[in-house]
Amino acid sequence: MALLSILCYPDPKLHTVAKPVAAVDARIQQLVVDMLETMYDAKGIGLAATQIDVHERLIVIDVSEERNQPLVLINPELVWSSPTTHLNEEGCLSVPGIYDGVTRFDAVHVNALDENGNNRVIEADGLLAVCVQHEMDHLLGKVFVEYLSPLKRNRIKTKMIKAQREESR
Ligand code: K1U
Ligand code: ZN
Repeated sequence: MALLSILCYPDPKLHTVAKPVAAVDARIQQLVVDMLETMYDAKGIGLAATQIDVHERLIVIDVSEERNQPLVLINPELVWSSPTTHLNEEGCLSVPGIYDGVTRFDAVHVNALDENGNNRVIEADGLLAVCVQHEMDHLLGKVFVEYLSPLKRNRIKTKMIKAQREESR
């Protein structure tokens, strides 16, 4: 097992569009183990491969209270979204300390492979639906702050750059 380092906004690598996973093999299964360990260690409810500088379509999620219900989505594709949306407070492990509202579909259905290469459809609502949409955005190179106004986004960018400069001193 290994803890992986998480890219921080505004790292341009966060805007890379991920490619499909070609085969669910031992390399991908090890990556899943390491991503879950990294997500739990960082106290996140999700992590996309993009955030650890791996540009393949792979997501891990656990929204359970007990932190014992990991969900692995490989090559996820949105197959249905609800007609209704909701404004939700979001955070991001790549933008630490920043929380703001983003409008998302209330419910989504996603087709994906699991860690054994089996096809499944996930029917998500509530926090799981929000998290799935947030993580799928990462695979498209999109960070949640891009939904905010240019003024807010620029303030966040400046704050992050300053924090990273101070950290590296
Ligand atoms: O992708 C990520 O950076 C993980 C992110 C997922 C997420 C949280 C909240 C809404 C949408 C997506 C996080 O886990 S942020 C950190 C966090 O622990 C958290 C924040 C709000 C609610 C629950 C957890
Ligand atoms: Zn995020």
